[in-house]
Amino acid sequence: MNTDAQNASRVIDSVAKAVANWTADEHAKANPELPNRYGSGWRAEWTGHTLSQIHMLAQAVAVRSADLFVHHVCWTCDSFEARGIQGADLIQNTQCMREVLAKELPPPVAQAVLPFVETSITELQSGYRKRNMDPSLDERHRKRTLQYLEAILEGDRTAAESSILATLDEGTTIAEVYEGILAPTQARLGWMWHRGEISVADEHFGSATTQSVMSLLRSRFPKKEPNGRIVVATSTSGDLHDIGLRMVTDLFEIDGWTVIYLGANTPTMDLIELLDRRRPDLLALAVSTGLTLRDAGELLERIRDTSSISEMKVLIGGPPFRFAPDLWRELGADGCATSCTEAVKLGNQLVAS
Ligand code: B12
Repeated sequence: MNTDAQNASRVIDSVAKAVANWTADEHAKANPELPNRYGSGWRAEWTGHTLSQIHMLAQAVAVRSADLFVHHVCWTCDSFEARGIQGADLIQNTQCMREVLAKELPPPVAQAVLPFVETSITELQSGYRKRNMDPSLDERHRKRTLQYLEAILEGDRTAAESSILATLDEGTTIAEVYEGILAPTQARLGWMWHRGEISVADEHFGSATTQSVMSLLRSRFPKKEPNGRIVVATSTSGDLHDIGLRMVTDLFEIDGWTVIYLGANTPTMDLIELLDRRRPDLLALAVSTGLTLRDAGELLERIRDTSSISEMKVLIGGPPFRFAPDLWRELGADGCATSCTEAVKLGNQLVAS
């Protein structure tokens, strides 16, 4: 990672709370109607919102990807509008944040940051909807996906499991079930949660059901002969998502790899120690939100600085890489895949080379 960008990112995080508060002051001055429109809790809500924008901005600056921040702001606007908050208020809030950042940040940091904020304001003003963020279903598995989603929304785990087992009996492979049904269902649940159509509890039920279906499928894995290769798989420190990573590791296992699956949120130093002890052929590292990108880059720097594992191949993946395809290079990984089948293909290529 670029050192100046890393430092600028840390400066932004260190002033985030103050900037969020000043932004709320400026926003209230510019728009005295806010309390009437959003009630007495408006200030706490908007300060919290600005704080998460600033943390995402810090990550985007660390990896020098304006796109990452612009995507996040557009995604937020979509969520706000679905919940009855006017997009124009978000634009005004972002403009206030820009003024505060311009005034308070040291000039070299402001220079790195402000273009990102400018671009996001322009994108919001010019109609962010063209980004088409609504997750699509895989047409080949549409019927089964809707059946599975419906069982989840009705809170019926048994029906959800049965619909997946029936799909396998029809000849669908594990990889197709993962990529064609379970992943799109998870994305759809995320979309509904994001727009306030289902609660966090509903999303938790769906994610727990998907994990239990995946455990059920393990006994049906058609495994290849062991190929002698070892992969360690984990999400970045601070990242609590592990369903996509688990799909990736299951497919490595089916392909004959020995899998050391650590799950979510492994602390960096413990991971380095394990890698040094186990010396795998490959590290599969998941980064599921933009919020742990800087940590992922710093983990990679540590790996490259640790002589016993410095040459180890690192395959990285997760949703942020879909809309910022060159990000993996900035982080110092050896390759990146955005689906589990692609991950196994690339993992084999990296280790063979
Ligand atoms: C379930 C879920 C959670 C669960 C996770 C449970 C679990 N055990 O995993 C919980 C509730 C913990 C959670 C928490 C949060 N979440 Co969440 N979550 C989701 C949700 C709905 C589904 C994720 C999922 O299971 N996807 C299914 C898998 C199969 O898809 P996938 O991860 O993309 O994986 C595929 C590829 O990316 C790739 N892949 C994945 N990993 C890897 C690894 C490697 C090495 C490779 C090569 C490839 C690869 O292969 C997979 C299969 O093809 C998503 C919505 C979405 N659209 O994804 C939000 C989502 C990811 N979460 C989001 C957010 C914001 C959060 C929170 C910050 C919310 C909050 N305010 O607290 C916290 C963050 C906590 C943290 N510190 O990490 C945002 C991220 C937005 C952003 N800009 O980055 C999303 C997109 C939802 C949204 N509102 O917009 N979340």
